[in-house]
Amino acid sequence: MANVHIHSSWRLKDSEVTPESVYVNRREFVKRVGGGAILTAASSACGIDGQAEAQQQGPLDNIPDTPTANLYPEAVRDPRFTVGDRHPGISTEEVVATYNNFYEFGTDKGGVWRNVAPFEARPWEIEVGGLVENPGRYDLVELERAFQLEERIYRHRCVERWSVVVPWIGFPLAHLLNKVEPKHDAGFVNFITFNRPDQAFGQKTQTWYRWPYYESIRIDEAMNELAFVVTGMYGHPLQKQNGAPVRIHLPWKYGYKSPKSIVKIEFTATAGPTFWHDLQPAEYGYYSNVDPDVPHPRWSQAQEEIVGTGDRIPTLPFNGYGEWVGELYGGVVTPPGDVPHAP
Ligand SMILES: Nc1nc2c(c(=O)[nH]1)N[C@H]1C(S)=C(S)[C@@H](COP(=O)(O)O)O[C@H]1N2
Ligand SMILES: [Mo]
Repeated sequence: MANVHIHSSWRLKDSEVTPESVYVNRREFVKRVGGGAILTAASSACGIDGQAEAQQQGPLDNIPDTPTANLYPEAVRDPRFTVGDRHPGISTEEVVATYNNFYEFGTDKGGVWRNVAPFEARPWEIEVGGLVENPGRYDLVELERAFQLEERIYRHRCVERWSVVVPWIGFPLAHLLNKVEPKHDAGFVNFITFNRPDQAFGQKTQTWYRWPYYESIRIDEAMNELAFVVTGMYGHPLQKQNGAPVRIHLPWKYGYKSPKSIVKIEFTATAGPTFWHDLQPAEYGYYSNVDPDVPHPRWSQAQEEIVGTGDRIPTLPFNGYGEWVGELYGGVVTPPGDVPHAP
């Protein structure tokens, strides 16, 4: 029997928010190193590279320089998107910048911001390819200038049952799709994140993950008004730990469907693979719409916990965005065949 010692701060009660990394790391360590393995926080969750350097900086000091910075304070809030009645208000930036899932920089949510210093998030290009009329490399600065940047308050719901409310800044994904013009046979949009093990210690050390991170959605989901390309937050460009310089946000889906720091968008005729489904096929579906009635195999989704307040609130179908996206799925939150599915 493997003698796995879990750092005490990881020994969470079921009633607490359960990090996915506890399960995956434990399982992978046991598989990889066999009996007698000592799993300590230092072996996986704490930054090794870049940590000394990062300690000089605070969590709000991770905004890469960009000539477009002046556009962000000007972004106008779209009044259609509100906090909603379950949350007490917008989360503070301190909360959103210090509680992160970004496994490229380790699995300790409270420590991601300490590990991002080596990551060079500007300048940045997005490569567009596959079934598209205008393939090529698009400079992010040009995209920021081409589209009107707007602010949207979106609720963010992680499958681990925590939630935050964030004033993101960016532009609709539909605007980018209209510019690059997917071909008629393009049915799916696939996103790929950067692959730089020298700048992201999690990519170097956590070799059991299939880097780089990748996601996929249907093209009609991508064209939905809610699908947002995020380049800023709280009135300024994105912090590195939140996916600088460009991420996706799909607020009706669990957080893992919203890839951070993307470098490539590819259009395909068939659905592309997704990072979490490939890792644990029985637990993470393709659609992964937020669904209070379909429990994850290891935890109920009926409630969520607001980061920063600790309050528990009921989970809503589509995270409360059913009016916007319900018709994409005929009103069925977890389409048949998606996993996990209600028995
Ligand atoms: N590249 C990349 N994108 C990612 C992840 C990741 O590990 N790597 N984690 C996802 C998950 S599980 C969540 S909940 C959100 C977290 O975003 P936040 O830390 O900005 O709140 O990012 C998503 N996008
Ligand atoms: Mo997540």
